Amino acid sequence: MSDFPEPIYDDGLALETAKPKLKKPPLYRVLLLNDDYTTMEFVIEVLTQIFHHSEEKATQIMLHVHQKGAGVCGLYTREIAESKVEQVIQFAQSEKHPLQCKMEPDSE
Ligand code: TYC
Repeated sequence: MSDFPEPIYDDGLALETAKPKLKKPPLYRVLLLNDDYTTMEFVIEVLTQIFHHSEEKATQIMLHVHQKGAGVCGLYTREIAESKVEQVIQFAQSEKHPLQCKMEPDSE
């Protein structure tokens, strides 16, 4: 280590503070679609087990889907949204419910 401070060579360039390089990933909405056959109880089960909503919130979302035709279960990055859609469809098929689930970009 030197006993003298480093000399400062000013070449006239202004230095900018580095900007954070990480961009936020695009988000996707996962939606449930209404139908006439899936039971309300099953939809609430999907919303609590797969989307981790409380019973109260799950009931609210289910009723919204039932009345309006579709509703958002959550916002996720692409891979997580794809996995949620797959889990819902698998679970519904295994219980013989025609429940449909899809995803769409959040910006639309
Ligand atoms: N409409 C269904 C019924 O009356 C309930 C239901 C709600 C089904 C939401 C699907 O995504 C759904 N049994």
